[in-house]
Amino acid sequence: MTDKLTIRDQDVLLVVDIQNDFCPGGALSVPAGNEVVPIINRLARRFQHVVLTQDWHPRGHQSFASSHPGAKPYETIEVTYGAQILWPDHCVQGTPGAEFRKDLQIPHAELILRKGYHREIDSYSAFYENDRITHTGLAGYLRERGFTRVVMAGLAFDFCVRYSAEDAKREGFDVVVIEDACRSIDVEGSVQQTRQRFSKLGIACAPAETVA
Ligand code: VGL
Ligand code: ZN
Repeated sequence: MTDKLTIRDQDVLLVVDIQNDFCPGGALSVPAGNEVVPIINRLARRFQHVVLTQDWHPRGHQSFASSHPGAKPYETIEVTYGAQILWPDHCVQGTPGAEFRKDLQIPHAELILRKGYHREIDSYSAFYENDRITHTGLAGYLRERGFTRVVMAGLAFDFCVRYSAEDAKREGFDVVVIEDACRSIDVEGSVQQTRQRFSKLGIACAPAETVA
């Protein structure tokens, strides 16, 4: 029924934020986030080229509700670059919550890209920080490596996967999101907004079984 997605040399699999804090029991638990791990392990075995992202915040990060007296997680505040959702403290550099899930098995991953390390700027996207100006360097890396298509999976569908997919497209890469290899946080219509943006921008979603 669905077209097969045949992996080419110019394809890279981008595995987004498979970290303890985004899985059940973690500080910013994505419902059923752990379920994607075996799916992604299987998927990654098919790709020669894999890049992992790791959310990596300093203590006292601006995106943490605890950094704003009186604020609660999941509230939105205005910061210099616009609206910012406040999160529970998560993925603090060097803590167990920031580590990759132990059951994530992708020894052949070629790059681990850390993001969110500027105290005053959040970074959902693996390409640009939330000020939409500061680069992470990933677009340059992927271009220098000769990749033309980015296949994505991970956590969370409606935040880091969404913004990474939009920016990959904006940077001129072909993008496919493997939707059953993602799980969502779903705050204030974020999943519905993600789907609307994807269809508007022509970002394809496909199930893992289409990857040949
Ligand atoms: C994420 C919220 C805050 C994500 C990271 O990985 O989707 N979401 N930091
Ligand atoms: Zn974060």
